Amino acid sequence: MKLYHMVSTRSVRPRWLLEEMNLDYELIALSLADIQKEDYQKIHPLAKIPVLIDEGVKIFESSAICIYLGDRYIEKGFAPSFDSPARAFYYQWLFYASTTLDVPIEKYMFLTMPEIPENLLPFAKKNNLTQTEILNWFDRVCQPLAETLASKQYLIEDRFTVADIIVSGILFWALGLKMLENQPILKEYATRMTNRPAFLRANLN
Ligand SMILES: N[C@@H](CCC(=O)N[C@@H](CS)C(=O)NCC(=O)O)C(=O)O
Repeated sequence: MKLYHMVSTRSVRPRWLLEEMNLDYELIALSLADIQKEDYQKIHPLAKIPVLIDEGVKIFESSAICIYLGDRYIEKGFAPSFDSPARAFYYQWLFYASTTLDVPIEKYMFLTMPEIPENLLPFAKKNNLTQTEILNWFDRVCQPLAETLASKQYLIEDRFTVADIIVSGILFWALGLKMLENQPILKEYATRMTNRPAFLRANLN
């Protein structure tokens, strides 16, 4: 199994899961310049990170890769069983994370980190909302998650699953951007999850 990775990007999430699962994998660490080469576009159609290659399967999208691995190695216990009602909430938090929670965080990141290369998001697109407007938007979308985590250590079935990797992997960026100052429950959760030894290994260069 091969994971195409770039430091401090979304590929940390599937790498974290591979570390949690204790699976053998080859890490192909690339730079921004590497992924812009023509060869890489044969691997990811939009020249993005991550991509996982596992026997006959080549898959992109960080959350999809984690869901795939959680199901493929279901006996390792990082996804609810296929017939469990917890599966509904598992899907809910996975989609919420990727489509609702991730959006204001990425927007805030592009707005507040001038060192991000211009070609990733042109300046004109960064500026249609202020920092305060994005933070208010973010606080609103955090509400259901904070309510759920007020009485739980993990999102699903009182155990660590792929949903925690995706949700806290996304919140880790918010933590770094200091977007969780009004969100004590989420700050504690994201800090606790990303202090796990497998995350620390996955987040190395
Ligand atoms: N929704 C995709 C996003 C992929 C993505 O934008 N990856 C970034 C790194 S986090 C990337 O490859 N950026 C380099 C570029 O856009 O040239 C996923 O979750 O995999």
